[in-house]
Amino acid sequence: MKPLLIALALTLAAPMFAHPHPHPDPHQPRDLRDVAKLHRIAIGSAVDIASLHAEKDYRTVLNREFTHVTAENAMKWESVEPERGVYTWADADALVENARRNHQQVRGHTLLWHNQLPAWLTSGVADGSIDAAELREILREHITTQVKRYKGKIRAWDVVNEVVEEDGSLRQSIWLTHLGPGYIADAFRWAHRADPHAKLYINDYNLEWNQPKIETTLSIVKDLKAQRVPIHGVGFQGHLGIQYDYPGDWANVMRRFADLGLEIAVTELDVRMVLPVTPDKLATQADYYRRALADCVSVKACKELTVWGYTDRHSWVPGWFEGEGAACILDENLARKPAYDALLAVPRRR
Ligand code: 9MR
Repeated sequence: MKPLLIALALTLAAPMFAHPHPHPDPHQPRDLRDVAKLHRIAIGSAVDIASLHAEKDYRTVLNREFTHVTAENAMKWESVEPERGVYTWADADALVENARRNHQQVRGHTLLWHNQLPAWLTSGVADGSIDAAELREILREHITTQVKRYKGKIRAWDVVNEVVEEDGSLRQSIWLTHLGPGYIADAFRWAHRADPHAKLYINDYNLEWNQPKIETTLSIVKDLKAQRVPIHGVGFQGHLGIQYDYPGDWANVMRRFADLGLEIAVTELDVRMVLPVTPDKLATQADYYRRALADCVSVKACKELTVWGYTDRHSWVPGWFEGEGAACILDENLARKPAYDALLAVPRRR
């Protein structure tokens, strides 16, 4: 055969051998930044500050994949003010600076919680050396100082974290018992004064499905709105496990909050499993991640989905739930798990 004929024969035969989709769909995401773009939401991760400093591969993937970050621990009260009046901002500053360099937005976590409080504060309250009036002043000062420090650099603050118990009552924290329920409105007002542009959130776990918690949180929001307290969003932590049913009503719950005028975020998504890992469990986990993103993008007010750590190398789960783990979308070696691919596959809704 002449060269020309060979070329012609090959051209005609080509479709038979070609890949069925020679032109990949330009809208099909290839990584999580593409997912963020496709759905017009932020895709975030909690950041383990030690790994950010010490592990190059961790840093590379974090900065490549995510458009939003939350400090896993570095902005908590015990981290930023371990001794009274002695502020240690280095880690939180490094996180915010890394985010800026990589065009990532930041969620501030968290201004008021009952955990990870500095010992000087809890012991002072316990032994009575800090009375209620002083405690209120300490809280005002803490919120004002921290929010001002990052003014203009934090998209959204978890102002109050986990203030409702499982049975729907207000949590019996030092804040409630010493300051009374008005501390919630105070916290939002102080935060707003310190950075009027930051979105201010109430954040909780099990809010995806726990009815008493949902109803109480809705009434807190209504109450705050009625008093013209600046509250802008509700965060669903989203700590799920495949041994429990997926919270099938979640999108409706999101809508109930959106109907009050709030922005929605999934702030701490992870999906744990009882070890050992099996292909079946990974497939179920992938489906939970897929549904969480699909639920978020089905609600117009949902603006952010953040995972609570992106790699099984660093996850709070094994330390807290014996025999459980593998809750993240990448494995210990930062290889993609089915859950990662499931996030890429969620179709566009809006
Ligand atoms: O992931 C955090 C872990 O490293 C800490 O030891 C723990 C201390 O309570 O807090 C974890 O993060 C929590 C978050 O701040 C609030 N929601 C629940 C998260 C998992 O416990």
